Amino acid sequence: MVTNKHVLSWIEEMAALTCPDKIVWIDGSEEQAEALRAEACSTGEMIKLNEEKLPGCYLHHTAVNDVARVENRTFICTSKKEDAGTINNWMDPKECYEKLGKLYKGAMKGRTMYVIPYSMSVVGSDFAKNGIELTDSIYVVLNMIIMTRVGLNVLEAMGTDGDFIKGLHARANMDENERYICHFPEDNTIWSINSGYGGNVLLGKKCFALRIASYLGKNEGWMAEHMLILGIENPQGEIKYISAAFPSACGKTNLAMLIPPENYRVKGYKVWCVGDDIAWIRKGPDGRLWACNPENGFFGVAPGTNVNSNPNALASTMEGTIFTNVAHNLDDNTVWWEGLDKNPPKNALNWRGEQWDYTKYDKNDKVKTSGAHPNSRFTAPAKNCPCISAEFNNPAGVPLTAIIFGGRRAKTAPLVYQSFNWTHGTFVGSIMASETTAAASGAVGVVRRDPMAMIPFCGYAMGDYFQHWLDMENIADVVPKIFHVNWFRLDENGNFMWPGFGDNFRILEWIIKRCEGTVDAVETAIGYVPKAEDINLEGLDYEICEGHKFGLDDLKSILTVDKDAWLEDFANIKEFYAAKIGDKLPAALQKEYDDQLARLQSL
Ligand code: OXD
Ligand code: MN
Repeated sequence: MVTNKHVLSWIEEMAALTCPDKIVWIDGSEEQAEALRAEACSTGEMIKLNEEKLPGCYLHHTAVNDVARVENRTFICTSKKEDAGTINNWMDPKECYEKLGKLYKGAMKGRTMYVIPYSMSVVGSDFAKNGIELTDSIYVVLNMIIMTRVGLNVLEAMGTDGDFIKGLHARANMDENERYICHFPEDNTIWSINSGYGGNVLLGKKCFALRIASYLGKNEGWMAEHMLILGIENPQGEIKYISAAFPSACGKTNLAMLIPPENYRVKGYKVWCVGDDIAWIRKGPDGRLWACNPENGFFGVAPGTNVNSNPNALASTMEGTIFTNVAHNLDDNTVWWEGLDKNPPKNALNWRGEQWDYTKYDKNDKVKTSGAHPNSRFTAPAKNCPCISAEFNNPAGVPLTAIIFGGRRAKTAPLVYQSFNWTHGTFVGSIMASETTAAASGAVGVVRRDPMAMIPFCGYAMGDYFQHWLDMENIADVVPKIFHVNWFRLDENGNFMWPGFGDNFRILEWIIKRCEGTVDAVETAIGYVPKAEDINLEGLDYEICEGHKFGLDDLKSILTVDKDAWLEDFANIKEFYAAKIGDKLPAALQKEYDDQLARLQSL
């Protein structure tokens, strides 16, 4: 059956190291998946939920000390330290293989090693990259089946000699002090141990599709980005595609599945979701940049998802979904999370599996008192999404008209602006930042720089990554226009000045018009800003605070460029560049910095 000699010898080597009792190949069939679900339910690893209300859905709890990605235990192991950059943790590959080799030794004794052949992107397409994940967790197998394209056809696509990304995951003893997520970009290898949480163990996602893929993209002339992809259809049925990068807690999944306001819907405008988290971008045959979503499902944050905030995401979770660390409603064997609705279950277990009293909920201590963990997740098949794009499985991907960067800024960044050109757009991405919210632990309002939302996910030095962005302009014949948005401007009382959610469509419309050259803009020190009258406010009904309805003056105020706030930000950017990018900062970006600073100073 398997003819690729590299696959066979690697599996033999890993089995000799980890000593599983047996090895099972995952073939992608429904029968095998169903048998694994039954086995996971029989051992308590998963709970089958109400078949009528949530057909084919399951609940899983991770260990309480294993509920999120562990950035401080995530390593990029390149032979030269400088290739990993100053932001990533680095370990010498030899040292890392030795250290983790000891932890893997015999780690699968008494357990089964599952061999998961999977493809990121449509199997056999130009975008596709193959991987094999070896794991001793059925939960991982079942999540990978939703999140990627799993099956024996992937082995066929690899042929007798083809390359693949080698992923090894073992739960071992779940010791958090020995938890490691290590990437060896020079060897196409990922080793993950002592965790069972999605972001650390679904190796196709962040580990492969971002960290390893960004490294491959740099060497092969394409890009792996932490971006959603959406299509905007106008009443004539023409669809334009946009990709967008945001740090966490900025509503990325909500934007990816946005529903336009009523006045647009009646005219026939629609939004189609191609992806909510990762975009692979390469030059297409027509010289434009084309993007695909390499994943096959959504690994979304459950809390806050509801019928108003994101009905499409909620609908996606109604069938064939695995829920992780949400609350379990024992009355009807369904699930619940904070922000789902106003009826917390009275008879429920919390995410730790303990009886839960919803009356004790304290928003300042969510981890201890909430029903669902704040980072609880749903793993849902993309095909469930009511607004999934017809191009989702198109092996060619979709052509990008615009790229958007965004962040959560109380005042500095205007609602939207357009960069002057690709190099300036790369600069705009390199200075991306978000402010911490009261929801996150730690101080409120602290600016965290997160270039292109890639700080935790870039598999090599950030300065080299910036250079790769600059180089893409020469690789492509035509590049998308680059914009920056900020849905989160606050007034002096801390109220959100812009409604966000579906109304963000009004800004997407302006962006598309700019790309088509059908709307004018004001040239400012930071880029092109809309004339307030060019943003369509028809049907917008939003109260910034009691008695204050959003109007044209409010729009004007969130489109202004605040010189003092920008100068303060530039001091912060300077520190960040110096501390984190250092000598690797491309001269072209230093020039963009200097020029923009001079423009701001002369205001
Ligand atoms: C994610 C993340 O889970 O970015 O998508 O952390
Ligand atoms: Mn993400």
